[in-house]
Amino acid sequence: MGFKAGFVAIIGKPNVGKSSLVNELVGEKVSITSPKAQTTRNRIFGIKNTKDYQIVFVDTPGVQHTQTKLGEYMKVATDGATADVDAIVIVLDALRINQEDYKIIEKYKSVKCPVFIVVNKIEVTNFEKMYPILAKLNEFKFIKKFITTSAIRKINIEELENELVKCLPESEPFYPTDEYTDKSVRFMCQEIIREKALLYLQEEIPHGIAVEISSFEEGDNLVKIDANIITENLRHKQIIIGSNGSMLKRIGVSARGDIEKLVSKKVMLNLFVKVKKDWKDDINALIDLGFSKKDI
Ligand SMILES: Nc1nc2c(ncn2[C@@H]2O[C@H](COP(=O)(O)OP(=O)(O)OP(=O)(O)O)[C@@H](O)[C@H]2O)c(=O)[nH]1
Ligand SMILES: [Mg+2]
Repeated sequence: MGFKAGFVAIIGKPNVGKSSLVNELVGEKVSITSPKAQTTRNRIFGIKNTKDYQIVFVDTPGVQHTQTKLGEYMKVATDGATADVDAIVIVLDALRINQEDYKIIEKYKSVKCPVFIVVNKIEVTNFEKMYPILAKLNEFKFIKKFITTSAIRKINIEELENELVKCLPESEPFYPTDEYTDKSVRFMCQEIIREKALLYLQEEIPHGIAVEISSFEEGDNLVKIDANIITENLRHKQIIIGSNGSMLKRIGVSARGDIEKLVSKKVMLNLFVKVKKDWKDDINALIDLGFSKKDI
């Protein structure tokens, strides 16, 4: 049989583990993850290459209802991700399956491609607790297969991949077979910095943050990066900087480590914090930050 290639959309509520699954399936850190909902804001391709096939996993922002223009951008990124794919995977969090998930599942009952349900975080529950929920899910007769996974413990990741490969048509690869994402190094750097901000900052602050790379100079042995953390107000700016710059330093040190792994060079990272009031609702600010609906 010839080479197979195709696209698989990964969708679901925020925080169910979509990006964690994509990272495990691809075997590379493609998408940032965090315990806070609405971590992923863009449509991100994670590309798994083997000698027999190429699967392009389409990671998406969690399905949600926000009123901002950024929220609208995220919704467009998610809704459009399921067009022209070879399979759709709806991810559920084993401990938080509810009406919202059923609504998402219902939306895909008439699509042409196979639809899979993945119940993730399975290691935190057990079969007795899951049984009534799985029985209820079974009522969705159009679902091709139910698979339980744990991205954290790497349970059933290969099994999931094997099922998805079966849905791919014979085709030439869509991307060079030595690439694992469609995103630029700059984008990956922005996301790494945002991931550390999500990790260290409390409550609502990380949701109001965006990151822009203002300068990126790559030398033979050293990459010099200047980046701005954009925030909505002065109070948040002070918290992000921390006393004597301690929080900004913490975010910077941690991000630098990951960026060094990404670029395989030493990195000098200078972080700044800028206030842009209401940037999430300001079309021009969003376009400047790379959130343009035209570019999805
Ligand atoms: N216990 C457990 N936690 C998991 C598992 N998979 C992911 N998580 C955690 O769940 C949280 C959310 O994971 P993400 O991969 O960022 O979730 P997401 O669905 O991409 O979230 P959004 O991008 O916000 O839509 C993180 O803290 C992950 O570490 C799992 O199998 N078990
Ligand atoms: Mg995500």
